Amino acid sequence: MLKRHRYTAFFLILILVSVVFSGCAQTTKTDWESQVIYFIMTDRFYNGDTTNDMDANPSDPKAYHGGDLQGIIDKLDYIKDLGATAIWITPVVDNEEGGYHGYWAYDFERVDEHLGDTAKLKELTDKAHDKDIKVILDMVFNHTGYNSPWLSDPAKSDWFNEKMDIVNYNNQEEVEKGWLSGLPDLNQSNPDVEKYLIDMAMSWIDETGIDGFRLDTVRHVPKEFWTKLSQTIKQKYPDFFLLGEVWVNDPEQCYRV
Ligand SMILES: [Ca+2]
Ligand SMILES: [Ca+2]
Repeated sequence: MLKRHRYTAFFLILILVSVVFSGCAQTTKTDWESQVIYFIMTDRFYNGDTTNDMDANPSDPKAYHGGDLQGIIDKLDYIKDLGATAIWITPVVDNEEGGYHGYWAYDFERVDEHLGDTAKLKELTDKAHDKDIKVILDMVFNHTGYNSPWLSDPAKSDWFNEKMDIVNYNNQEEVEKGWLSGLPDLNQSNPDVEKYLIDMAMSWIDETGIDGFRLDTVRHVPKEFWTKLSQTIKQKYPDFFLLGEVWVNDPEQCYRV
């Protein structure tokens, strides 16, 4: 009889432990599929700090318009009231002239001066989290801006694929190695480039506490790179969200690439 009670107690403890752990998992793991994501092109959203406007000119569609990270902080309640549970913001890295959209990187390691700085991005993330809003950062790993300083750096002469237009979009090698819209195409097959990009990505997560990346131009980068990036991030941040962009007219292809 005593033995049977011991077994009963043992199973009860097992059930209790299972319930506690599954409860933890439910409260800490983000259900990304149920998020309502609000997309923000930071420069075009809201001007929260006029001291960083510099060459901003709202009457010129190709110029910076003055929006910044402080502007998003100022409007978090507005975003929350819309029902959004996450924001996806355009790339924050320092861009070359005219890169108000963020996709023409000049320096991957700092925030563009028109938008704020790393501390401001962390402040945005912290304040968004206070309101239960996740932050997804747009990241470009495929290319730099047209005038990257790396192009004239002899130490980085093998960091780019050979200059070539993409003509045949059915040729995957051409799609991966060609210069999309003439943008200098990074060679992720070079271990130095791979390491740089992954270290850079990890730094942004470590320093700011963001919750996810929206990965730009996924079909233009070898899958091996995405696997390595994903594994490295997930090892340290299992709940980190990765959303890839594939610009094609055929929805079926989104699953194939
Ligand atoms: Ca501004
Ligand atoms: Ca490429």
